[in-house]
Amino acid sequence: MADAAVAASSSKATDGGATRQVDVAVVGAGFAGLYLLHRLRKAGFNAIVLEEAGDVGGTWYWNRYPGARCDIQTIDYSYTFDPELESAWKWSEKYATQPEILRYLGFVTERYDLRRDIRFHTRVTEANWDQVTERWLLRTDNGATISCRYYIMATGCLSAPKPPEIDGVKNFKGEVYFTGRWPHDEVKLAGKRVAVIGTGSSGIQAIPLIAEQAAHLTVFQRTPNFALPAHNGPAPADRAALLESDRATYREQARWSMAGVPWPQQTAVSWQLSDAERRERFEQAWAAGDLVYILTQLWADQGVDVDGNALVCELVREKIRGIVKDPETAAALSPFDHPFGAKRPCLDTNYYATYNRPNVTLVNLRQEPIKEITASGITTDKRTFDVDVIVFATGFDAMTGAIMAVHPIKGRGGKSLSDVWANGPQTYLGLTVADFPNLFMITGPGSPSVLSNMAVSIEQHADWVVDRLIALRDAGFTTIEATATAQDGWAQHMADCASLTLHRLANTWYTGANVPGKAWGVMPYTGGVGPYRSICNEVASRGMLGFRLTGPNGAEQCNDGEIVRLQPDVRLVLGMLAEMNLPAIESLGAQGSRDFVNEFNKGRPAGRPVGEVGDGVLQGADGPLPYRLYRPATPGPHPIVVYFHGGGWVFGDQQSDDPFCRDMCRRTGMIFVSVGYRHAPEHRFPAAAEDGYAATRWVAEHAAELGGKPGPVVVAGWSAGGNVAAVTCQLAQERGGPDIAGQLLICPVTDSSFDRPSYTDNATGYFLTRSLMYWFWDIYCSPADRTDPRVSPLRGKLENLPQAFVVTCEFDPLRDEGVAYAEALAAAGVPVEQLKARGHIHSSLMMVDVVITGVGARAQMANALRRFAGLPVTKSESGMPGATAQPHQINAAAG
Ligand code: N01
Repeated sequence: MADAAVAASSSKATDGGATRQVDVAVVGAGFAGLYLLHRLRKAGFNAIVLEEAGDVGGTWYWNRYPGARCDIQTIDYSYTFDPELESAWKWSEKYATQPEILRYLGFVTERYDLRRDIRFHTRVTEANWDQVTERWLLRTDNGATISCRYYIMATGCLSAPKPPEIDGVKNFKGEVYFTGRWPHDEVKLAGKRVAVIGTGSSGIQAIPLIAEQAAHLTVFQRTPNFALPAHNGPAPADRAALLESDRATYREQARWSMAGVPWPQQTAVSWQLSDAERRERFEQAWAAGDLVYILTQLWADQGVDVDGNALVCELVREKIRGIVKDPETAAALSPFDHPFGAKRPCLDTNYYATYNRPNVTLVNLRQEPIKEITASGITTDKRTFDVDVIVFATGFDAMTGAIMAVHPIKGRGGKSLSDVWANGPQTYLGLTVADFPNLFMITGPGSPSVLSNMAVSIEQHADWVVDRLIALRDAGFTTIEATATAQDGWAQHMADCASLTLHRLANTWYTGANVPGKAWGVMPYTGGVGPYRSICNEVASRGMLGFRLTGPNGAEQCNDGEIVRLQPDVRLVLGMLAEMNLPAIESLGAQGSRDFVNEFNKGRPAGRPVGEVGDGVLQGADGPLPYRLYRPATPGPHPIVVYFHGGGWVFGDQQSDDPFCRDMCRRTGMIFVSVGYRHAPEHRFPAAAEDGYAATRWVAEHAAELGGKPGPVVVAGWSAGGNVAAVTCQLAQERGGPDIAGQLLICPVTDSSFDRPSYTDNATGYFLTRSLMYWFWDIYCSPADRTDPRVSPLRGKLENLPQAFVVTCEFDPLRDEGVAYAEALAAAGVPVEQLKARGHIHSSLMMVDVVITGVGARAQMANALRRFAGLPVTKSESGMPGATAQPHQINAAAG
């Protein structure tokens, strides 16, 4: 519909008042709204910004409490879209104060002449999508109505203060302040008895300054939080020099980093560092006074592994004990209920030392909860505190509060956003919502937002949205809307990312847990700023994947689908491998491929310690073979697993799956004997199969000498090794022994047919390619032999084989033949369980300490091995409810 006609029909929809017609209405004049307005205007859109406050600034307009500052270094917490703006403004401090940041935003407003298109004192109260006109109609608290083609919420993540949920607030006769709505006039606290409730970032920033003024300060703390000294002052010379030396590169690195500040990725994990090395790293981080630094630069597992994280927690608690003189107060201030970083840590100036002042009292609400607020103060269930002033630093209804404050937001078919989000926010990319056409959120739930340098995330979102609007306009489309498939896929990817981090282990505003009744879920995207940016770019480059676009005369485009189906860490690994531009292994020749893989394996993290690792020689089918034995640290004798490595029958050896063998030895408490079977082309079919069988027999016969438990052994193998393990079971059955208690087959080769869909679907791009598989087959086995069950066990006799646990990975050419083997075993009456690892590739589960999402699958494999060996498996360990119940059970699993 032409905009003139739209104008006519829209104005009729109003209550008689003139409806302002614009292309784009933006809500909020903070960092995001200001930049959006600038970009929209430059792109030729007619845009307006609606702002509840009396001036620009967003969060920095409202949060004027004493001590309010940013907690990302100011050189990073700035706009970067205009190099001239960057040189026109100089920050005075490492962490700028609220007044300085507000001055900066005012400066930006004037510099780009933004004020004329901002309507202050205008709160949007309602937003309705009109399907006929394909426009949003916004109502405001001052009666103005606005009709817009596109409606963008730039309302901020922490802008809707949360009510204090304490009885009797209204009865209090003294002064009441909220940090998130601090008065513009001076608040005089000198000589007064002040109470602060809340010890999050706001409280922790305000408390030391309030303590300096107040006659007495009483702090009511429900949950102690981690705080680090900001060491404020001038911007650190090294960071400033880095920025000045090459601004463009510095900014670009920030955009592609994990948190929006350019720090390198740490690779050393905690257990690889000595106590002294860890302490040195920690002290350096403590001295740096930088949240992003301490959250990312200590050791690689600090944010993903409970044990790696616990080390940081204890080091911070040690600092608290060192600063706070009264041991009881120090103990009360020491965080205990959440991993470091799972709840937003705070940056402070003299916070802990403030509790050494005689005029400061800490009340531990865990021991004496607040009963009520009375006319004269605060009553806990033990004491009464008479005060003149109460400061609520009780936080926000974060991420969704400000969006839902516009109520109703009604999209297609009159659907209300609050209904759609009743069980938690559903978005595609944290930018859009299915059934809400032409609605965008800047740094919405489902995007990195609060887990990043907001300045970087805001620019990325604003750029992405405006670029899309330009592209729509150029292509003649007038609506854009996320599909349900894309949105559901994003929810799955969000959950996969969140399962990698420790955020799920804390009750915080990140998860909605701070607001009674709010649905629980990790709301920000935890996969990192750079990966997120690449996903957004990919959505656009793949024809707006997951969006339906429509235009006049029935024009429509919908490239439906999910943008990320790989596990997040697998995606990162593949991205890194792609950047390395590695040669195709099959182009290197057999020896070349061995050298390459040996070299490549040197770059992976060393395996974790086990009780003992020893090498030996066993008897193969045609002579001695090397083996490596991994023994658990627990007292033996242990059941034995005979393990066959991967490598397409061409490369690999008894050491090449070392991290996996160590990991499984630790998890199972079983001995792993990894066999160096013979390889092609020197030893073609059936050398590997016959070696596998002979080695298993030898190990079974020498179990006691190896320190193992005599009796049946278990076999296991990955890839071609899975093939060898499966064949070994068939040969043992055929040849009358040895006794095998179970087989673990991980992504096994089971058949010489290449026409199953997984061969085509995953032919390229997932490390193991179809062409590499062809090459392996050609080297190992001539076409005439390929139907022999000793290389295609799927064609063998399956009845009475040992019970099996078969693992397949979704993005693996070998997936379907693994599934077929599990199904055929089941059909033959063999007890079999199958694990389908969603989002994983052929080598995922071997990448110990790299692909963290593989941990769950390995835990399930370990349980299967223990069951095979008759060892107990606790229910909580199994991770796979009812795992032993059915004879043939298909389990879908992420890592
Ligand atoms: O809010 P919070 P905030 N009775 O939710 C307590 C950003 N920020 O405003 O943890 C008693 O963190 C609550 O206790 P508990 C930053 O991202 C940045 O401080 O729920 N206590 C908690 O201690 C930050 O994370 C800067 O048990 C009650 C506190 O109030 C986010 O904003 C500065 C209570 C709330 O802490 C929010 O910080 C400030 C009750 N009924 C903020 N209800 C910068 O430096 C709540 N609490 C840039």
